[in-house]
Amino acid sequence: MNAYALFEEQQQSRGIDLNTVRSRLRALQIETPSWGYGDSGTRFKVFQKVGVPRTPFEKLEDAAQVHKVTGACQSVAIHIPWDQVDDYSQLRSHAESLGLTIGAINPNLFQDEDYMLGSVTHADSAIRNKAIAHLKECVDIAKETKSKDFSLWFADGTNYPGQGSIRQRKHWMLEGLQEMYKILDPDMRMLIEYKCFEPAFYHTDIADWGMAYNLSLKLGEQAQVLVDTGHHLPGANVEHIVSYLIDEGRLGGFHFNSYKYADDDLVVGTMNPYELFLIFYQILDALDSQEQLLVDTVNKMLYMIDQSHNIESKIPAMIRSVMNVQTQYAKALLIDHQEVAEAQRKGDVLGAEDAVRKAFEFDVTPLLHSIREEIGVPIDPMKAYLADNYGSSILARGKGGASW
Ligand code: AOS
Ligand code: ZN
Ligand code: ZN
Repeated sequence: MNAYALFEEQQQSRGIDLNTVRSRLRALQIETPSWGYGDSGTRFKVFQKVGVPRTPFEKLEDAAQVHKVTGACQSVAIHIPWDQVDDYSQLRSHAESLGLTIGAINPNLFQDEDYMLGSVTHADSAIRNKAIAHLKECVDIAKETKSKDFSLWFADGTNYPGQGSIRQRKHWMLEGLQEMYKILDPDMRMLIEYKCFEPAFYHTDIADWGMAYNLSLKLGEQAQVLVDTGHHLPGANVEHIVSYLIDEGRLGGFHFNSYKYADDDLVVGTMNPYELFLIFYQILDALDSQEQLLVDTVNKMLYMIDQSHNIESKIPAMIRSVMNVQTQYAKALLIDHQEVAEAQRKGDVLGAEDAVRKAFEFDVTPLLHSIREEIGVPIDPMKAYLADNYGSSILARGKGGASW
């Protein structure tokens, strides 16, 4: 018997509906970030690699390779001004010619000298206005790239007590976001990202999910929270946050990555794959609730990667990331929600935990291979990419490619 037939028998005997599992797995799309293809690193060093894209156009070409071998990465997030071009509709047509779309637009309000003490929360109104103008410029760019989403991350914060008025800055943050919100098309979304610290080390203006959630409530329905998995203090229960925000209809999407200590931006699924699995458990549990708000929220959520590939090869790092997400999603799809509910009803603590964990322990390789075969991509995307000559052909770009 082949490996998939065995898997099928094993799962069917547990009562798992493999048609649903397969169609959800087929539909999983993961957006990759343009900056993950460029040179990026830590605050100590950005190593220059040979073959790194020199332009936003070449970043898209690299992203197209990831989509080619996975079939799951059609859209690419861009960062302005890292991906600044004269003509954004040209960038969009380049993406389209490669079978891609431009995904979330990430405004950059943290690298300009003027923003040392804040951007939309700066005490000087001229600098606040400059930051707001950039946010608005990104809305114009989105119209040209046909993007619908904005990932908004602010480095704004202070390093010392008393450096700024926390309450005043809270007001300026809301006011700045309102200026942008007002000009959104009705089908556009603002995804507000929070982060506990770094680069600000005393207080960060949007430090946690509650602050991002509160802003989204004040702004309106087109504002939601973005959960970057690396942006929490150690020990935070990220899946609880995920579940809570979905239930409120305010979870807009994710920045996936892994961390050991803080915002390490390592390849997703390498450090704590169980956490990723449990995040998907909460998402699928909400989907199966059949409550309209929850189902709609989950269906519109964006799965995006946000990583910094400092020492690893960038395209393979991205392929590994996508495969790791697919693996944990596939495992979570094997949770028998009825079995969990039954155990919960009986107060069977260990039974409930077992019903969740055992899904994590199955080998989903035959399932993933079978899906890849069905959609017409290599069963082992990493192997296929490494066997191809794209990786060696880009070496001609030399060193000194795009960096953040
Ligand atoms: C920063 O820590 C955030 O994760 C942002 O999403 C940031 O814009 C992205 O990492 C690109 O630098
Ligand atoms: Zn992020
Ligand atoms: Zn981050």
